Amino acid sequence: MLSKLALASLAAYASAHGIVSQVMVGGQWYNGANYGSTNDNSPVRGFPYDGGYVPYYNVNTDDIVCGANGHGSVPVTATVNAGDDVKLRWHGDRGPTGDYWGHYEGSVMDYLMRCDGDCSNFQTSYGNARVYKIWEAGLDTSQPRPDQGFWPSRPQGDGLWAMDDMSRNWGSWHTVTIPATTAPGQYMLRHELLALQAASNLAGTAETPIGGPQYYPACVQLNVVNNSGNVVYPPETPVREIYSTGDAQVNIYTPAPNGIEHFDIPGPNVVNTSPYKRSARRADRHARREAFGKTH
Ligand SMILES: [Cu+2]
Repeated sequence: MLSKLALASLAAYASAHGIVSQVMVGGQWYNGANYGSTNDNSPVRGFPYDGGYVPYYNVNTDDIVCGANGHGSVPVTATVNAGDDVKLRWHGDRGPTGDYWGHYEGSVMDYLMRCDGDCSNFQTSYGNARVYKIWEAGLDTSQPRPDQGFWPSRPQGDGLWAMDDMSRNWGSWHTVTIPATTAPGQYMLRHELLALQAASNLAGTAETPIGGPQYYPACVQLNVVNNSGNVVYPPETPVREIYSTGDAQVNIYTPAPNGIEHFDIPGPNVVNTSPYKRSARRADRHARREAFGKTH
């Protein structure tokens, strides 16, 4: 017979990951996913039944795009103005209410992915998904090491992880702004958590049978409306080429006695979506011409 403790840890293991259970798109609330299925009125693509992750050896497959259960479309494509926020709520099994995202060690990233038409027709199993990164956060070493809180264990050393910040300081909600210069059209917001607590051990453990970094992509179907006309087309990266199963990426970080001093967030850099560079230069040239008394 199992002891109470063994039962508790089994339960923790069974749902020790998470799903995006709610989203706010441009101020409008939508359902997120369920474990193993999607909801009506949801622009969030499906999650695996256990809320589990894409393992490191699948980072060059199409599972990395929107997760193993996110290849097919969902009924809703949520309209949002370029420049507005999208908020995602990660539902797990920890935190003060027992339903927060439950890993703290890792980075948070957001990408935009063009659907090349309607997202309802966009399958992520054709190897053609491309993205550009619009936001990222990793380890903020200017912050002190937070207290234990409701997490099971913490590494030594200073620093606030982005996942920890999201769950502990923002009620397990993440907010990202759709760049104001996004060209009109349908996109998926490819939001991603990268959990590192098992990254240094590819062999896995009894509790985590598949070791290595854990990738939790979450895709939200968006119809971006741009009323300003200021549009930037950033360079894109094939999603299957973001990560490598090679050591440099897999062995992202090894816990050290005094913590780590530095963490490189993987993937491409956040793109510059600012339209102001060019127009500022133009305004400058204009001012100089005026100063020399030249007319157009
Ligand atoms: Cu997990």
